[in-house]
Amino acid sequence: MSFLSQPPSLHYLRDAYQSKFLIGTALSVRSLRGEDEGSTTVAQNHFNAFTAENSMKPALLQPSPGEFHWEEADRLLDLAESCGAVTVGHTLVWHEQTPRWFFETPNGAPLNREAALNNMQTHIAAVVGRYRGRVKQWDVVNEAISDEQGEELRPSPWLQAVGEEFIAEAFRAAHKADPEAVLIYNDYNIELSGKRDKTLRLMKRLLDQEVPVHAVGIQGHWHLDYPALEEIECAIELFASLGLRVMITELDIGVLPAQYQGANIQSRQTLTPEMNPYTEVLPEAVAQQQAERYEQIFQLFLRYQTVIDRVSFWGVHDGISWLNHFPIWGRTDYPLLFDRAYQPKPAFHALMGLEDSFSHSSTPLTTMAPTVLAT
Ligand code: 9MR
Repeated sequence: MSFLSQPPSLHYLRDAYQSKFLIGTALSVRSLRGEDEGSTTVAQNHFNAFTAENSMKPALLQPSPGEFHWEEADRLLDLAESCGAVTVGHTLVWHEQTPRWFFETPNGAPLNREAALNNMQTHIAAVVGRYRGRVKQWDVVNEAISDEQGEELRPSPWLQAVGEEFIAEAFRAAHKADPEAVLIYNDYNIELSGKRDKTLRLMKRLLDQEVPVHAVGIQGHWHLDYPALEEIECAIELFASLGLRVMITELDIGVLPAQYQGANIQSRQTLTPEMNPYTEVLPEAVAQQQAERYEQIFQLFLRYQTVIDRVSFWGVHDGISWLNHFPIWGRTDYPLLFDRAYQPKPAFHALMGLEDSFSHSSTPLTTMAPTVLAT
């Protein structure tokens, strides 16, 4: 029996949330090369939105001008379509995993604005054009907002080469290549007040110029201890108040000691035994704490199901999570719903157990006025 003809099951996450929002996952390079069949099976059973964790980033798709590597991206689409899942494209314009040739001559001299912009537009036209009608949602611009106080945009190679217009131009190019695709601005820590306000201002500027941006992607690289639910709720309300859809795009809940909060991959710390306490097994008490945290977060998402279209996890199982290598290389983290043996964890069962409360959606807790827009 094919996945498509299977009836909704009481055992699969995608079915439990079928009438609420898409439940997604990210597939690793290994998975897309067919080297992790266990992940693929879990993904096809439990998730109905697939993102490539790395395989559709510019460095992997177009390492040098005109040299495209489509194999893994094609495989993502084939896997998604074989089980009726939506494919999410990640990502078109980013400051990481983007080859220098987009902004520099072979000698390392900066390209002029027109040439850099043309490289961006050509890349978007080729990638979005190839998957037109098949990739339903695109993370068009990733992490353009600055982490620094008093600075609106990250001083990225794109900003330096093209100026702030690179953001609007990226969305316009994506829309031109596939007018039906849902176009997302995606970033981390934008649920926290500083970056949240900058995100609101950026979205407002884009909407005022009638730029085709449709949704804000809150990445959701979270922890047992942060962020506060109120921060997440406030961000969802404020983004939705602009008329934008909200996606949770890269959810994971790390359980290891943390000093750094965010996903700036340049932030690194040294490995010490105290920072890596669960090398053999996740203690039951911590697994329970994580389950409760996931449950509270999903209760919040369910309250906002009318504005949230998708909740995607950043990986299928604990063993392949990027958090095993960030911000400290070589730790053993447990941030996802499935363990290293592909078995569901207490957090998974907690989310399946929420099914009964689906019909009892209550009124949102806060109603925060978007005063930030006045600044
Ligand atoms: O999970 C990805 C990891 O395998 C890569 O090494 C890393 C390199 O940039 O990117 C990770 O994914 C990031 C995503 O593309 C954007 N948001 C933050 C994610 C975690 O760093």
